[in-house]
Amino acid sequence: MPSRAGRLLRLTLGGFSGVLAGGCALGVAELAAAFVGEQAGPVTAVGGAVIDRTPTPVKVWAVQTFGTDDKLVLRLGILLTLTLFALALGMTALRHRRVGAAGVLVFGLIGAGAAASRPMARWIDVLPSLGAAALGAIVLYVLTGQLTSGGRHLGAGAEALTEGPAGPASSAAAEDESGAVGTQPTAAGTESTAGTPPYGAAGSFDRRGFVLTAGAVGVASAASGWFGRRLDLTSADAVAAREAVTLPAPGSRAAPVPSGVHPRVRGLSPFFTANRDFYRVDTALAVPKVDPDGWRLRLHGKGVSEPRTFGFRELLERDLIERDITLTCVSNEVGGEYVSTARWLGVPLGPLLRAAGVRPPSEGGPADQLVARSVDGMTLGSPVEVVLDGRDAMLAVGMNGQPLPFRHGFPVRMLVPGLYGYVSACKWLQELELTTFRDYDTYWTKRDWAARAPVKTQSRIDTPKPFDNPKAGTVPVAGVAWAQHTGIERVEVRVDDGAWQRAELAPVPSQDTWRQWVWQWPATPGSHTLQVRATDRDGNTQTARRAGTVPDGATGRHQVVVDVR
Ligand SMILES: Nc1nc2c(c(=O)[nH]1)N[C@H]1C(S)=C(S)[C@@H](COP(=O)(O)O)O[C@H]1N2
Ligand SMILES: [Mo]
Repeated sequence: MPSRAGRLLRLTLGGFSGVLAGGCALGVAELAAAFVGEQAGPVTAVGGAVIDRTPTPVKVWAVQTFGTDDKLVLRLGILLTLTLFALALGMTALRHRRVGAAGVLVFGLIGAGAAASRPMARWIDVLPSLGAAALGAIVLYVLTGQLTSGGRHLGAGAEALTEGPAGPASSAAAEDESGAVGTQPTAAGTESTAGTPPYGAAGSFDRRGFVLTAGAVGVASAASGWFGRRLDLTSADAVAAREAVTLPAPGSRAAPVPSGVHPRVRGLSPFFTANRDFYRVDTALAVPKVDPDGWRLRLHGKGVSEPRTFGFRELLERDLIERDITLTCVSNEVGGEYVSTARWLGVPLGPLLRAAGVRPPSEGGPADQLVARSVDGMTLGSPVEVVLDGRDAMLAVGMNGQPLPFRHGFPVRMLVPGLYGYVSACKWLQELELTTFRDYDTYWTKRDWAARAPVKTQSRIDTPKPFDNPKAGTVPVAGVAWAQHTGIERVEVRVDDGAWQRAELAPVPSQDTWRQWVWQWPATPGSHTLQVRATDRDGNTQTARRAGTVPDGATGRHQVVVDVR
């Protein structure tokens, strides 16, 4: 029997070898993905596959718990899982080197399978996973070979380079435990099987070879991973092309923004959300970086008399509109952050569709659903009737004076004021198809979400924040309210179970943006609950009934508890 310390060391080094082999595979895969495309990296590919297969309740929980960090948490979760399996494979490889190596290959196959199953996969996307796994398997095989070689080839090398079984300390330890000197094959030793060397002492392996190989592999893997993450050769053209875009002036400017659109209350959101602060919701682990030069938008389907494609430059040459629009996600919880406002520049979508022969159902058109498809295979469906009812639905190319950021859909995204993002705001758009709700279910409607989802009238208290301790006296309570394309008529606040008090409404440039509001609260000491409710221009007051985000948006009133000093 080997000593307990020896066994522990052996297992530790085996596990370490597994993790090193796995890390090597991931590092090399990242480097390969720099040449092939970020989406082909195994963690990104597996993450994408996991996102697409996650049941809606789990997704809702993840968004609630981790917010915009959900993607980071997913990546870390995958890495943790891989680490655990790599540990196990490394320990397995101590006894069964081929099995361990084969296990690494299996993970490569999983990565390759995930990459190949992505909606827009190309065959080369499997290469980073497969190549890297092959290398990882070799690394594991070699490292565990060095770990197990000590017993087999206890030649001069081992004697010179390790404490050696002949050394006084280890032979004493070995004799203590097993009565057998570690160098001799122990016929009675339970650990000893054919081809597996005995471990009499902790030091009996090719220590120098192992350390050298492990060090070299570790450094090379870290370097290739680091370079791979930074290199990103496939998106250089897109980045350069985006920087070269000059947005034309709009033919129709946004309505003037009234002064006082943003009451100057500390803690109240700015009226316009800066691009870097604009909320982001999508399923893309690797943000698509589309080169507009090769990009085409295809328009076709039921009732399209003139199917056609558009290039990016062609779209920019059309008459553009500039509009201020607030976008909201259906996953926004009451009081949540998934709502933002920007100044958008784009091609009016209604006229573009009508010019291609599209008519709404109310005018006898055969299609009631407009399906937008993105370069990453996402599908979103909007009612044709709504898109053509005269509102400022657009193919946006500009956001707050900039070409769309990659995260927000460069080169072109869709927007329809009044509809939640998942049924209107397709980013990285590449196809518009006229069809029916009966014939086609989109990505989200296949996953428990409603096919039709107008934005629900909502309001949020931005200040005070929960558990703030304002001083007694006049405390400004302020926030935002939205009912895109209908408009906000009234916002009311109440303290505890008191009467509803009318907040002062800031002016707005249009009904398509949120509206800011302030109420001066004569605050008295003690703990108080502030509550807000909005009424839209159709006369609908927000319900107090709480509903979750699935299937068509949360309801209920935002409340904030504060402790007045
Ligand atoms: N291609 C693509 N477009 C997409 C999505 C997506 O996952 N993929 N998410 C949609 C959802 S759910 C919302 S709320 C908006 C969010 O847009 P933003 O990230 O620019 O705020 O984009 C929509 N467009
Ligand atoms: Mo969304």
